[in-house]
Amino acid sequence: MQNLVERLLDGDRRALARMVTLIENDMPVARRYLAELHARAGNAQIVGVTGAPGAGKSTLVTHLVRELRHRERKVGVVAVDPSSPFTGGAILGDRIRMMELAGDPNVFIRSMASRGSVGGLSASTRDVVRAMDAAGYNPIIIETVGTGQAEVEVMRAAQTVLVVTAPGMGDEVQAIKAGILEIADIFVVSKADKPGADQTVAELAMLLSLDPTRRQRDKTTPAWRIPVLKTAAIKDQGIRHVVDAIQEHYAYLVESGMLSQRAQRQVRSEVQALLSHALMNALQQTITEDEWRTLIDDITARERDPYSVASQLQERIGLK
Ligand SMILES: Nc1nc2c(ncn2[C@@H]2O[C@H](COP(=O)(O)OP(=O)(O)O)[C@@H](O)[C@H]2O)c(=O)[nH]1
Ligand SMILES: [Mg+2]
Repeated sequence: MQNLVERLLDGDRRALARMVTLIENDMPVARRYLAELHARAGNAQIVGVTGAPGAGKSTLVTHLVRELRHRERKVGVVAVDPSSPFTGGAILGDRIRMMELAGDPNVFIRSMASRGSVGGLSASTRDVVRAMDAAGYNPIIIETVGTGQAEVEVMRAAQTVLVVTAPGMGDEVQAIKAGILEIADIFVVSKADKPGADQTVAELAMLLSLDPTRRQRDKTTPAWRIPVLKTAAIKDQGIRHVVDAIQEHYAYLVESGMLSQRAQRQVRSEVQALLSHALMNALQQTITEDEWRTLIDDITARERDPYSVASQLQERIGLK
């Protein structure tokens, strides 16, 4: 029998599904497999889709996948579920819609629960993307609700970020607050069959023209003009333009050298994250909860100081 890595690289969907489960359950063997897969990944365009709940992300993603299939692409989708139990119904709706596509052997869809820490979610999402990438899916679309720190973190793994907003949601101001404007490469105004879509497009275009962070930073890099596109998924309108823009953005990233710049930034932050995770683990294993309490009490009572305590702990985990 071939091993899991070989089967995954051969395009065996069950091997990929197994791999994703190993990642989600944080199994130590997953790391070993991922280490082997790394050399074979790096071909996929990773597209993030974010926006408020109800903005129309899942509907858009479903239509994007269909259009990409018409263009004979093999498409991966990772839907990051918000941890809130109140959105359970919406997720079920998403799943049903996405299931229409799930029968297609060239579409691979997985939902990820956002259990655990901010870092944990972005790490496991990145690992799942790496596995799909090595299995030959391209592009890979990540859908997340654009509200919290965790989601913004997840979006950093993407090369192209779509921010979805619907008319009359008042998202524009929210978007600025959440720092979403900074990470957007393409804006999509969904539900253009509803009134107010043109006004939302105009407002966004206005905001973009005002945003100083969007001004060209250095003259050697050509600027990317963030398009504001309208879609009416229900009428299947505007979808092709969005897919065109996604492909144009990738060409832009390659030509401007931004793709390798972004990749290098991501590698640095990934290695740093793995390292700090390992250090925190080492610390946790070396010190019990009782000992923590004693230390904290001593420092609070000013019998000891935080510097020498930290220094002593560093010594214990072999950092000194
Ligand atoms: N009228 C209209 N409704 C839409 C459109 N796209 C999505 N919706 C509806 O908006 C609601 C939320 O859509 P969904 O894709 O689940 O949003 P998400 O929470 O951002 O993933 C659903 O009831 C969709 O049917 C559209 O283009 N036009
Ligand atoms: Mg959704």
